[in-house]
Amino acid sequence: MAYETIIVEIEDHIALVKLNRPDALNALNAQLLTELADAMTAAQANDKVRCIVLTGSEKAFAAGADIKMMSEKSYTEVFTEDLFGGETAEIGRVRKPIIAAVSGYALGGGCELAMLCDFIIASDTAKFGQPEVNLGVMAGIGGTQRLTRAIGKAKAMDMNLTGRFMDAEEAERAGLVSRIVPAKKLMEETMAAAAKIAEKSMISVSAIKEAVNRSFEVPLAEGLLFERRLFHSMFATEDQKEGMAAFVEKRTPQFRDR
Ligand code: CO8
Repeated sequence: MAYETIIVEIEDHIALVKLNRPDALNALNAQLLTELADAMTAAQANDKVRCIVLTGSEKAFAAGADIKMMSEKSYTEVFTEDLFGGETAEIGRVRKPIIAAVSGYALGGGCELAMLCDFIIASDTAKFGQPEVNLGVMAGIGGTQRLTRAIGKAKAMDMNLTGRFMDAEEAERAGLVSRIVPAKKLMEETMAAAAKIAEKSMISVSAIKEAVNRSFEVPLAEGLLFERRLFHSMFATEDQKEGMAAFVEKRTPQFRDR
């Protein structure tokens, strides 16, 4: 598929996906989300890709779902087409790690898209928010669910009910982002994190992603059992033998994803 609203570059085992609707601050419309879901699925299927980075522009990761596109829609239309349900589910099925590199605005669907990634690295200019309440609607792709799990009820209620923005410092304090870096270093630091992940065994990386995500779905005892069984299963892999032998022999492991 030729893309018009995103740019994809694959280099050194990392797929860098850049949202590219600069005139609309990367607002998410049907075309962008279809292209994004397609690019993510293709990255999942591409053996050369070991980690995915999703980013926007310096001014905006994404300023939300496209309000102009949504403004005239009826209930029947959004319900029947399950607005954004299919595309976001597709992105959620990607088993390779996805890092969001957020600079500037990550609002509404933009904040939700960042939260759909595995972790967020924020520039010191980042601003997060769920301002849908100002439009007479509410969050629809995780702003009341993933955000609440990430930062707790008090802040999630505050963000969703007042529509206020959270700066990078507060977002890190609250647990929404994993680290803050100076704006100029955002891509360098994020690509370095992606490169670190790309060096590991893809088997452990995918299992870790699956286990952490599982913690949001099941009770603790079930999650611990799932984790322990996955851990046990690693002993069937060549990469476990290689990783542990390399430690004992004081050398760098050569993982082969087997
Ligand atoms: N949709 C469409 N266009 C947008 C959006 C958007 N979300 N955000 C910005 N733009 C456009 C502006 O209209 C403007 O275009 P134009 O020049 O043609 O008028 C251009 O981008 C630049 O924006 P501004 O001039 O407003 O730039 P400022 O620097 O003055 O302000 C802000 C930046 C504060 C980010 C401001 O643009 C803003 O408030 N944007 C809207 C933020 C928002 O409300 N986001 C939530 C949208 S609703 C949503 O995300 C729902 C998600 C759930 C979907 C559920 C499906 C199941």
